[in-house]
Amino acid sequence: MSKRLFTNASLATLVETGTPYGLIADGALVIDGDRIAWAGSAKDLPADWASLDGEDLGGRLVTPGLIDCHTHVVFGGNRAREFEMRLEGASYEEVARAGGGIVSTVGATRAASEDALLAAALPRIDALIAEGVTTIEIKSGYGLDRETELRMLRTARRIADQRPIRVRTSFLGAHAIPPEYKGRPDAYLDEVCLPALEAAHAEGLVDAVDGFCEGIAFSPEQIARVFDKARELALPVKLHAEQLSNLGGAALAASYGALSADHLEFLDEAGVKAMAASGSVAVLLPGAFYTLRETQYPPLELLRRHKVPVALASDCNPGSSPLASLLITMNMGCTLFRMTPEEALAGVTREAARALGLTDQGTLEAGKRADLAIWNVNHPAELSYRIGFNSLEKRIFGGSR
Ligand code: DI6
Ligand code: FE
Repeated sequence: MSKRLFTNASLATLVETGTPYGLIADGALVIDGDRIAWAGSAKDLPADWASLDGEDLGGRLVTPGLIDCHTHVVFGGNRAREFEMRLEGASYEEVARAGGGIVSTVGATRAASEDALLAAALPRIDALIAEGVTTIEIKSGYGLDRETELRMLRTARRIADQRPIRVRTSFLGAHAIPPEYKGRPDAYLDEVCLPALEAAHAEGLVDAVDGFCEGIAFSPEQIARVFDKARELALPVKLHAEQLSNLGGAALAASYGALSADHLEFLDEAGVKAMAASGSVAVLLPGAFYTLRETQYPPLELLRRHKVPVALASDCNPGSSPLASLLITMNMGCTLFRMTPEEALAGVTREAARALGLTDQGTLEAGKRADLAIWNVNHPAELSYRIGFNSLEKRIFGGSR
């Protein structure tokens, strides 16, 4: 099948060559089937490719397709009322304790059929696709009963049949304690969460196991029980950690070789060192920081100093981050967290791929998947700089379109 040559391109390869963005100004790129066959400086294009009829990109920027490595895009209902409550002065924790928060979305999600969940999720997926997203992670965690957790994951898998996007699923049964198990978190784990994880895994619905380690959710000891089950099933783990307080969740996740620990506003240096040692990615979620008007910043300087890879994601969810834009996420990563535009772009490509354990995505180099975003910009910093402006010219998924 199809070999394609792109010429007159500016390539933000994100390959760690020492050049910012791995940028190649007068670049060319060759696709063979669904893989990148060659990417480099036009003058070095091998003769056997040079004979192809090239598509002239007019100097446009090419990046790897964007990857949103932490989302909750499958859910029922919305939480606009809670948004109003918070504006009237209630905190996120107060809303949660008053039966709002995650638990209110659980009610709406349990009530929704698989078709209804899919129909509600697709517009959010389309918004991400319109910005060049080619891979998305989707979590369960708004069912908190076996049937609904599985329904959420089946819905997530169906998204990949309905749209040109790759989906990685995470089982997040340990997201919140459902009302029927109030005050009995261990019973919830024994009777619902762990059996549901086994059932979902048996159905091929689980790519990774996630949890929410927090005062309003599960303790480190309880998360360890979930991670032990994940280990038994040979599934990788990740964790919502240190979002509202420091319980040592990131270090716990690191001790299980976690793919990532996410949020991390309250992470301390011991946690950073543990993540560095395990190679876990720090996934920062500025949409939640912004929505909750958090004032505690994730320790970016420490993460840099200890060389922990940093990814950025939307955390798209109905409560703490009703955000379906990775471009705005990148802008927030820079403006709120003081990331550089280069870190922001790496955070939604190379490091997001790493956070999902995907070794064949996230950079422009031979052998990687031909998932590309082509932008009407001259320099990659423009992607993070603008707010609410989409410069995408064209998206290529698996070598086509
Ligand atoms: N942390 C988050 O930011 C989301 N889940 C979590 O554990 C929020 C989920 C929600 O508010 O619905
Ligand atoms: Fe989340």
